[in-house]
Amino acid sequence: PRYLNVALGQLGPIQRADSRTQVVARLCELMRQAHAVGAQLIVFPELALTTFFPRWYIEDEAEINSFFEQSMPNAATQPLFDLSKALGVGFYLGYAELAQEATGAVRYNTSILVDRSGQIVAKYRKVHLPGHKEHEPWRRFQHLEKRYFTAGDGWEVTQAFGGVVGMAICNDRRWAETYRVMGLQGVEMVLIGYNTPVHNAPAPEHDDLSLFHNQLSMQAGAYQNGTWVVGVAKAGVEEGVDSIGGSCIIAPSGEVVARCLTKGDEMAIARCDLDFCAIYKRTTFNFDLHRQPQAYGLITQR
Ligand code: CDT
Repeated sequence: PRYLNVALGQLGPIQRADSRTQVVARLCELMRQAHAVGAQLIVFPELALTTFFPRWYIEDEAEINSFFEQSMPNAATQPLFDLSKALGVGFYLGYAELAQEATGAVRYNTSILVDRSGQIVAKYRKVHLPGHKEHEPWRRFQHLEKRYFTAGDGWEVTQAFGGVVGMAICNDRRWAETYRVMGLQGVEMVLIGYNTPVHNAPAPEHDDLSLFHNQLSMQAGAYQNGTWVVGVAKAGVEEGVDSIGGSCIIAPSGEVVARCLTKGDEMAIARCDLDFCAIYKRTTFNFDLHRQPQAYGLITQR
């Protein structure tokens, strides 16, 4: 077996007044707890360094940029990288990235994968940006990801932690294509951070199903691609908005093997055998034998 000890690094709420330094101290505490029970990798949420700012319509560019990181690591996050190296615990971290490109500054909703020596080995930019672009005052709170972020261009997998690792971010987990594009590259573990308000303004009748839909999507993605899936929340009441918890580790069988129980900072762990993917990839989901791509054309045509 190829065992990988993976920890959930669920965060409770981050309020607007909380500094990066305070948040990084919480991340370090979760990493220490994970190390104490043998973790080699800990997964943190989406946009894990600040409050979930897309809930506000902000016009001032400097104020928007105050939620973004211009470099990674930076002064505020360096202690997390140092601890990672000292303990030999890798991590997934979501943050708002301000990138300097030939065309100027571009904003992304980003995650990085850091190996057990504290080095960044992969970066992913969120593809499925939910919500809306313009101010919609009828909502109790905004979800302006389409305003603040540019979409990334896809999913690549990385050889890391003794296996094939992929990343996705929040809304990506609801889409079958996210997992399948990585499944086609042989992914063995998909890491996903999320911020999911319980209340969905355009479809409030779904509010009671928000935890169910979270788990349904990730269990289906795991089973249909013969991969481990690790989903981690920023949970609880943040600036008056309640977000789901439900962080969990899902086996290639689709079964949940570890789960957080609170909506605060919480670490949970599972020993994941990456070799457990093979029986699914060799049989029911042997893509080479059983997929029928000639029948799937519409998926990319519209
Ligand atoms: N962060 C993120 O992508 N959240 C969405 C909220 C629902 S869409 C407004 C999600 O898919 O969980």
